[in-house]
Amino acid sequence: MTSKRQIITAAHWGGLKVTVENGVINRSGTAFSDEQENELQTVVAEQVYSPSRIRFPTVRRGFLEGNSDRTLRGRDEWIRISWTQALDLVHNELSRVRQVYGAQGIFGGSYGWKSTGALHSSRTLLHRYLNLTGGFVNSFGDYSTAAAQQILPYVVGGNEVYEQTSGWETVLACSDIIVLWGANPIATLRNTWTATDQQGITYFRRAQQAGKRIICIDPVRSQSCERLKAEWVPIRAGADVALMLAIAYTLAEERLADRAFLRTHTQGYEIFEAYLLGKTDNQPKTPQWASRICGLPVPQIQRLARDFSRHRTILMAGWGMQRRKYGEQPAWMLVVLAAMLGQIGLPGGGFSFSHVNGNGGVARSQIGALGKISEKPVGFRPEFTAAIPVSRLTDALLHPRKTISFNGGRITYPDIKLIYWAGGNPLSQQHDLNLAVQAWRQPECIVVNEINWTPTAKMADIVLPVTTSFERNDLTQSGSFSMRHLFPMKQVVPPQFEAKNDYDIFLELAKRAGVAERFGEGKSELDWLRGFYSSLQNCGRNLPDFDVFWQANRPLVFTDTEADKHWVKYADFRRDPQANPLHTASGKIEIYSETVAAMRYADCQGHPMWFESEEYTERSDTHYPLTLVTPHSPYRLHSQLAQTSLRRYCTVNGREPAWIHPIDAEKYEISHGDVVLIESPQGQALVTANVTESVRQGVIALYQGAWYDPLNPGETGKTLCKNGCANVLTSDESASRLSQGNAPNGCVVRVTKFVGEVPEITAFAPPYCNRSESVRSGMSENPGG
Ligand SMILES: Nc1nc2c(c(=O)[nH]1)N[C@H]1C(S)=C(S)[C@@H](COP(=O)(O)OP(=O)(O)OC[C@H]3O[C@@H](n4cnc5c(=O)[nH]c(N)nc54)[C@H](O)[C@@H]3O)O[C@H]1N2
Ligand SMILES: Nc1nc2c(c(=O)[nH]1)N[C@H]1C(S)=C(S)[C@@H](COP(=O)(O)OP(=O)(O)OC[C@H]3O[C@@H](n4cnc5c(=O)[nH]c(N)nc54)[C@H](O)[C@@H]3O)O[C@H]1N2
Ligand SMILES: [Mo]
Repeated sequence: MTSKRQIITAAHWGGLKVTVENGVINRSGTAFSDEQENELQTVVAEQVYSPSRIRFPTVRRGFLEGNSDRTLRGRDEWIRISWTQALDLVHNELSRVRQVYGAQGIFGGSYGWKSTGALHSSRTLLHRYLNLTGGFVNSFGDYSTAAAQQILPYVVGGNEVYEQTSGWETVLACSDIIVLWGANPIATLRNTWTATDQQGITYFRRAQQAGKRIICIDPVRSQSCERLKAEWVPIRAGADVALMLAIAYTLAEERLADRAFLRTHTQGYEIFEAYLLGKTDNQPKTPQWASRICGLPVPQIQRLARDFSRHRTILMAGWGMQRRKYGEQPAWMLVVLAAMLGQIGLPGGGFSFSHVNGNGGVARSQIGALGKISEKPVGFRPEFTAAIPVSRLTDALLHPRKTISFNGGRITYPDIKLIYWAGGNPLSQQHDLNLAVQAWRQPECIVVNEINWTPTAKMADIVLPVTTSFERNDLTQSGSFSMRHLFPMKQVVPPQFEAKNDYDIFLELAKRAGVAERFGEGKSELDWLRGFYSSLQNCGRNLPDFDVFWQANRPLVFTDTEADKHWVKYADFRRDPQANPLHTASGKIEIYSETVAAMRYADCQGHPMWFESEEYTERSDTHYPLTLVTPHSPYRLHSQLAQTSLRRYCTVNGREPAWIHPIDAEKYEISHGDVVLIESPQGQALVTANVTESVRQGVIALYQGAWYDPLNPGETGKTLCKNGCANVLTSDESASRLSQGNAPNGCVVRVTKFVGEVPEITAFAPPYCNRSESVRSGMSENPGG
């Protein structure tokens, strides 16, 4: 007799219904009938049964045998060990490092997009374990919005990027023009930090159907541009501030700027205007000036200024343009431009940083926040805390005890001797991987909990196999803001091979350290979930009993409030700035910030300005004549799902495609489908040429997220990445001294047709594992047994 079940769960890419037949997953898709298509939802089986999975605990031979040559990392032999051996080994290493170097020797930053879930949150669990055993060095900030999240609080009093923004209904009702400024929401809203509900995508489609004028300012003709039938303004990469300044200049010159709003609601416009008009630097920021930088014709720039000011216009900023050198400037200048347009606080006008990421602008349900596992038990004070900006890890490993500037203060790097990573893939996702590989030679020990043999796992000493979220029970809400659903993330299949939950791994380690009671609080998996669920019941809602909810195998759906749908951000501030001041130094929008100016940073000054970056100076000579941008792919979440059949959407002739304009292709004698070498000052990668008019001339677009696949693993020169990972090309330079943010967009590159034998891609192949003596004698041959 065949058995067939349908199980409800969720992932970053939304609510899922998974079909299991005779114990085997054979189908997955959306949990709802009326949702926007999202291909990411269809590959659950491939994730669970992937040949890339780590099947059993593994240790690097040199590490096990006490060989101090750490250049073996990435190319050494792997040895299979038992869970008991592995956990003892990890426990002993952590204890040793703690004893010899103290908590400052242990880096547990472990940034990453681990699976969603209130309980099985690998990074939180790692932190909980490390806090209970004496503390660790953390990282702060993120790779997503490092520059914007640091600068915007000075400008508008909040970070904007992770804040709710004006309700979509107000956009639908009142906006005439929607500007997607470096944003690709049709792709990026397919994922959120919890589980996406894709409501933002539905709203964008409605905006298009309602005949709104949508303008994409982007070096790439993105999926959003195409699917929303938007006007494409093909700006040169990294030139946004120049364009914004020229629009601002036109507003000032043609008396289109809202002087009254600037007077009553902003601070420091005159200082900025002196710069804008060239009184401080003899360079008026005219459309003629900007045109040479951003590559757009003067009349087009002037037309944008006039159209924006004469119609209700909302500037929706994506995050790619701030993920670069001087990344604070476009974020700050976008707000200044919106202030000059004078529509901030009006329905359908102003600016936003979260409509295009996280489904901002979608009204919040009244359900409240679900409880979740915490980094410390209630009332527990860790003995030691320290943190570095997330993007500075490579620098910190290479230069222990170096002091850097950060946001008006100073940070001294710790001397890291052990790295523990659970839930991220830094060896593909961090910038400048050749430098990173060099840095990863520094620590004495690297432990990685992973599902798959990612490039990060391959660079570790001890690798512990972890379950996918489909092999355990959990809970998650949907929509970063909406909290529209509560999903039971029900276990779909038992743990595969020898994989364990991160929770159980850290509980076992906590046992060895004598803190299991505090770590686990004596609770089972379902006890925890029941407790989290009760936090919602405490909100006074009429929720079913946990057991009823859990048995029902259905998401709970909550409705939002009308008031939220029509909320206009900054409306109160607009109406009465005295009574409703912003959380800035002056209570107003700071076009000029005394606080930032007082930091006296050359690379981020008192008001937004145009900084000439490498691509625009003489250094971008014939050697590296092109600029690289690395957008997020519609068909994966960073490096996640890159190993599945979604590759068919992501690749050309089986390789990562680099988008190149036909004129550039001709110039460099490249045809569509050719295998091409991209080189930057940092490294080199193999890709296929995607010759297309959907990228601006002078720019190469290469999606981030390909698994780093070095020709000579562990080598720190410019070893070729066979799988086109963008981050072998990117630079370790940070956005500025203010944010110390990552800046992967905007490195200079050259492209040539690859000659010679094309190496095979091996990124997704697990390394060969030997078996230790104890395994040979004591354990079954079947990796699942
Ligand atoms: N060039 C370039 N680089 C970029 C960017 C860019 O725009 N350009 N974007 C940056 C941005 S915004 C971000 S957020 C980062 C993303 O960087 P990461 O978050 O490091 O990237 P992911 O590929 O999502 O890695 C998540 C890893 O967690 C693992 N994982 C999933 N669930 C679990 C679990 O339950 N337990 C454990 N132990 N592991 C799990 C997955 O297998 C995967 O390997 O990349 C950054 N890198
Ligand atoms: N499908 C999918 N969705 C995702 C993710 C994913 O990997 N895949 N990742 C999630 C995460 S962690 C994050 S942080 C967000 C990322 O969201 P974003 O940072 O907004 O996404 P990006 O694709 O990096 O950039 C958006 C657009 O900006 C353009 N762009 C790049 N440089 C410039 C520039 O200098 N000027 C201008 N004007 N445009 C530029 C790119 O071509 C792209 O079309 O997406 C989230 N959602
Ligand atoms: Mo991100």
